[in-house]
Amino acid sequence: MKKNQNNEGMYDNKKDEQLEQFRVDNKGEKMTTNQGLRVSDDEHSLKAGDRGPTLMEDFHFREKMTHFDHERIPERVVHARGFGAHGFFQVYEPMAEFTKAKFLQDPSVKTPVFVRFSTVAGSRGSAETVRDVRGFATKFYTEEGNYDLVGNNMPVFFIQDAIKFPDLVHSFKPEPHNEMPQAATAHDTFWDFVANNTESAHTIMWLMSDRAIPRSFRMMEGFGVHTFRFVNELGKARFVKFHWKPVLGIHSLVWDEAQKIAGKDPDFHRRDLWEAIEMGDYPEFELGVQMIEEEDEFNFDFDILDPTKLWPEEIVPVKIIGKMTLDRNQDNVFAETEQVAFHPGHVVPGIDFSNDPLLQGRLFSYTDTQLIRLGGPNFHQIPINRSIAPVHNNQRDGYHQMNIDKGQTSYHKNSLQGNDPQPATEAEGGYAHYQEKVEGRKVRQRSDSFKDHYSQAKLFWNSMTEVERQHIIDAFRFEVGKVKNKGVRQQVVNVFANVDGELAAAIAAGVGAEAPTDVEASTVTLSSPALSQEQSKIKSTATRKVAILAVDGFDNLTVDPLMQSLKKAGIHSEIVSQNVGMITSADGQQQEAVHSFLTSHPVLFDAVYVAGGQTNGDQLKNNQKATEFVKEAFKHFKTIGAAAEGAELLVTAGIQAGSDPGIVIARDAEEVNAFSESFVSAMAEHRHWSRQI
Ligand code: HDE
Repeated sequence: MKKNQNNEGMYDNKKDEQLEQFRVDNKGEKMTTNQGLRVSDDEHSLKAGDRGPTLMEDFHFREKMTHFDHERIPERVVHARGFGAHGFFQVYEPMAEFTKAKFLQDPSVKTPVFVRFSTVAGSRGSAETVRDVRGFATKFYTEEGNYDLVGNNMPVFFIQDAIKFPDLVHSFKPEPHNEMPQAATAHDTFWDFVANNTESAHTIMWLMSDRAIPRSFRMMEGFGVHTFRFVNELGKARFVKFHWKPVLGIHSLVWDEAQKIAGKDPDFHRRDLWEAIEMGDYPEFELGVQMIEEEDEFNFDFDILDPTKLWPEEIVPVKIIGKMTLDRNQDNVFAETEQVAFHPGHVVPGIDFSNDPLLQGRLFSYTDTQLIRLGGPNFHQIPINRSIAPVHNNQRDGYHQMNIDKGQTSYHKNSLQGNDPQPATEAEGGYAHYQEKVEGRKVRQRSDSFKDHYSQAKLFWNSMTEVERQHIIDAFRFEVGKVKNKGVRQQVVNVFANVDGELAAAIAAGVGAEAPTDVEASTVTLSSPALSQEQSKIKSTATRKVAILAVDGFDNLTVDPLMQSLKKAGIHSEIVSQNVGMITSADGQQQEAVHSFLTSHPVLFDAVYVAGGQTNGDQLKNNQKATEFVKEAFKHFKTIGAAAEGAELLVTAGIQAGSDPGIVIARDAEEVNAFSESFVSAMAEHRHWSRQI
C-alpha cells in the first residue's frame, strides 16, 4: 500500500484508508475474466481450426474486446487535460471567529485532499505548456463532507454572467469548420469574442501575461475567483475570496521556451509534479483569505460580486490561514484524475455563496456535466469522489449503483423506519444556507456597477515591471498577429486603447493595425505590486534542475563536488552527454549521463553548467549540439556556469563571461566550492532579464 510518505505512522488518513479497499494489485495473481473465472490462454481467440473462423462462444475474447471498446468516456468540455495528486491540508490557527467550518479549526487535524491541475482549452492529449488559464481544483475530504475549492491560477474571469460561458468556450475552442487551432487562443473566433465582449479585458491582460505560462503547477497561485461567504457559529457572515500561495513562489516560462517544451515534452507539467512528489519535493501551497465585512459591501470602487474584478491585496490584505502539502502520487490516472468530479457547490457549514452571477451559474453546471461524463447519478460513489463522512439519504438506483441500501423505505417522511435518515439540526451539523435577504424584480439585466471593464485591466498593466509589460505586448502581438481577419485585429487594438494608449500602439504596430487616437484610456494610476511576479519574487532555488554538460575525459573535481553542493541547496543536477550511459573522467571516475543531447534539451532545465577538463572543453566547444544547448539557455535568460576549460564552450557560443549577467565561471577545480555559491545565488534570480538577446 502506498502511504503518504512523510506521514507514515503519524497520520490517520481516512481517505487513503477508504481508497485502499478499491485498490487492485495484480502482482502474483492468476489472470481471470471479469467473472473471476481463471483464463487459460490470452494469446489466441477460439477458432474452428487454427486457420478457421473465430467462434461466438469465445466469451473471454468477447468480454475483453467489449470492455476495450468502451474504455473511453467523454472528456471534460473544458479543463480536459489535467493531472492530480493527493495530500493534506492543515489550518495554522482556529478560524472560529470567521467560519464554523470544522476543518478550519484544529491545527493538529490533517484533512486529506486531492488536487487536480489543468489547462482549460486543450483536449485530453494536448500539450501542457500552452498559453492558457490553469485550473486549480482542490477536494477537501472533511469530516463534515467534501468541500471543493474549484479555482484557477488567475483571480478573475472572462465573463460576468454564466449564461455567456458556452459562448466564451465556443470561441476559444478549435474553430468548428476545421478544428484548428488545438489548445490555443491565438485565432480569429477567440479574439472576435474578446473584441465584442469587453468585460473580458482584465482577464485578457492576465492571459497575455507570464501567468499563462507557468514554470510548473508547483509554482503558480490559485484563486477561488468568486466572492464566497464565511459564516461563523453565531451566524455572522463575511465576504471572502480564497487564494493559494505557492511556497516556492510564482514562476513562469518564457514564451519561446514554452512553445518548444510543448514539442520536446508535452507532458512537462505533469512530469514535473509527478517527479517532485516521487523525489520527496512535496509541493506546498498556503491558503489565504481576503475578507470584507458585510457592511463594507459597497465601500469599494468595484462591485465585489463582479468576477472580472479582484480585491487588491494592498487594500484587502490576504490572511494566510493554513497550508496544503501534496505528498502522494495517484495510483491510476483514469480512476483518480479522470473520474474526480469537482463542484463549487460542494460546501461545508461555515462556507456559503454570494450572488456573483458567474458562481450562481456554475452551481448548476458541474453536476450536469458529471452526469454525461461519468455516466449517471452515482458518480459520488466512485472511490475518488466518496466522502469520508458517511452518506445516508433516500436517493436510490440509477446506473452503476454501488450501494446495497437495506430496508423497506426510501422516502421521507416515513414511520416504517422511524423517519430515518433524519435531517440534522444546525447544532448536529446540518447545513443551513445563510439567510441573506433577497428581493427584486425578475429581470435579465446586469447591475451598472459591473460596467467598468477597464480600470482593473489598467491596474494590472500599471503593476507590471518593464520586462513583464514587454512580455504582455509580445503575447498580444503573437496572438492577435495570428488572427486572419484584419477587422478583428483592429477591433482588439481599439478595445485595449481603453486600457492604455501605449499598449494599444504597441499591439497595433505588431499586427498591422492603427492605434486609435480618439479613445480615452483609463486614468487609473493605482498599482498593486502583489500582481507582479517579478516584484513578489521568492528567491528560492529549491527543486530546480541543472544540466551538467560533460563527456568522457571531464574533470571530476569540477563535477562531483558541485553536484554535492547543489544537492545540499535542494537543486537537482543531471548530466547531459553525447550518449546516455556512463562517462569516465580524466582520472578514471565514472558518472552517469542520464540524458544525451538527443534525448534532452535546455528548455527542460533551469540552468546549465559546463564541466571542466581539457578533453571536455575541446570536445564540447567543437560540438554543435553543445553550443546550441548553452546558446538556448542564454536566450531564455537562464544562469549558465562553467569551470576552467568548460568556459571555452561559452566563447564558441558567443557568450561574454565578463559582461553578460548570470554567467558564472570557476577558473579551476579549486574554485568550484566558492563558484557553487555564486552559481546558486545567480539561479535564485531565476532569469537574467537585463541580458541583451
Ligand atoms: Fe468551470 N467548469 N465553469 N470554472 N472549471 C468545469 O466541470 C463552468 C469557471 C474550473 O479539474 C466543468 O467537471 C461554467 C470559473 C476548473 O475536474 C464544467 C462556468 C472557474 C475546472 C464547468 C465556469 C472555473 C472546471 C467541465 C461559468 C474558476 C476543472 C468539467 C459560469 C473559479 C475541474 C467539469 C477539474 C470545470 C463549468 C467558470 C474552474 C462544464 C458554467 C470562473 C478548475 O461544469
